[in-house]
Amino acid sequence: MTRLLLGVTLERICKAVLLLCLLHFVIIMILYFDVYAQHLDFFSRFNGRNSSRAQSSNSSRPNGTAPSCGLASADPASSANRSGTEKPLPLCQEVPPGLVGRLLIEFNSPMSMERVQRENPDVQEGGKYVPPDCQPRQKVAILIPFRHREHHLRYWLHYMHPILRRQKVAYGIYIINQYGEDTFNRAKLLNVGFLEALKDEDDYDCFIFSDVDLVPMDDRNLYRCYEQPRHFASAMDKFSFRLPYAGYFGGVSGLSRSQFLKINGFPNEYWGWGGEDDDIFNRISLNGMKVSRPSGHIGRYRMIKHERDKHNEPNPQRFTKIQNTKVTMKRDGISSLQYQLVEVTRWPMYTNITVDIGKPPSRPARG
Ligand code: UD2
Ligand code: MN
Repeated sequence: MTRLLLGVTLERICKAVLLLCLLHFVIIMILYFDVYAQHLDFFSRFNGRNSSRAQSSNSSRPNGTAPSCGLASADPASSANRSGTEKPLPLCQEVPPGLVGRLLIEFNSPMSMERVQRENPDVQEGGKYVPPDCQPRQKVAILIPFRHREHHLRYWLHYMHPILRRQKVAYGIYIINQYGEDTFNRAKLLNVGFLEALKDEDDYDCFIFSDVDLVPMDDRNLYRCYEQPRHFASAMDKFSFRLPYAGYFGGVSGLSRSQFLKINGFPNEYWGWGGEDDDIFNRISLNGMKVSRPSGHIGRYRMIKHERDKHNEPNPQRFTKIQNTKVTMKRDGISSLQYQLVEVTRWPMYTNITVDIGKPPSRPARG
């Protein structure tokens, strides 16, 4: 009797195990086919990459759910192909999975534009890029004030294109090149960059303003816009990797379109070296915003060593001017900007905008 009972129990256990195995097999098969289908989907998307890319870079402004900072985020549905059979691309992850962290940055080995081009075949004419495998959350215009720094630009492009690609944003690089040899004006050039980038593509959400000689040492320092205006270069080698003073806003900074407009853009009246970054910091605080920064170990930068350029001598008026931001920001800014566009050229790795921004007003002779 006991044997019989044991036999029946064993038989039941065997059946249950068999059933479990079958169930397991079915689940594995379902999962397998799902992954396989995704692969097929991926390859077909990969083949049709150029068309979908062109679509996402030129097309309408993404209108998905906006992240908390009020910047537009991409609508995954907008990338579905025309036949409607393809799955929409997933939204790019908030923290991109392919980042590598700390980077080795050096400016000793020679750098050529040919090499930069060869190593960045995915970058489109004009220095534009859209991630092929996910919907970017922001579209970023990177604006660089420029004159006679070709050698720095080659290093900048060499390091920045791969970093930006890993960061999974859609971006365009704009070099705002001051025409002629009059006194340099960094902030006014950046105002021009803001308007000209939007003329080029009207759906930029975010504007990053970078010196041509600064390269981040960590790709976790994400080049995008934040809830508050961003100061990216929080720890530079030239300041022993510390912030020189609490209100420092030089080097690399970023504002969303609405943050930029809220402060009436940057001042146009700082000719020569210095002060314009402090004025921008004042504008931000006076408009009730607060600068955000990456932590010291992520916000590290290397600056290419250089002498002070000709025609960019320290501006002697800068100390008095930064006392008056509250008054001047209302009349002097993007609202009062005047310039003559000289030339726009779309090079493979960047868009060059040469602009005549005039010269400082002549001061009345003393005495
Ligand atoms: C500091 C700040 C910079 C700005 C400047 C004062 C750092 C790292 N940067 O730069 O953001 O506030 O002080 O104006 O502290 N440029 C040219 N050609 C020229 C002159 C300037 O291309 O003839 C551009 C270039 O992008 C350069 C930037 O302007 O990186 C700033 O000029 P800089 O590098 O001579 O001044 P620096 O390093 O003291
Ligand atoms: Mn510099």
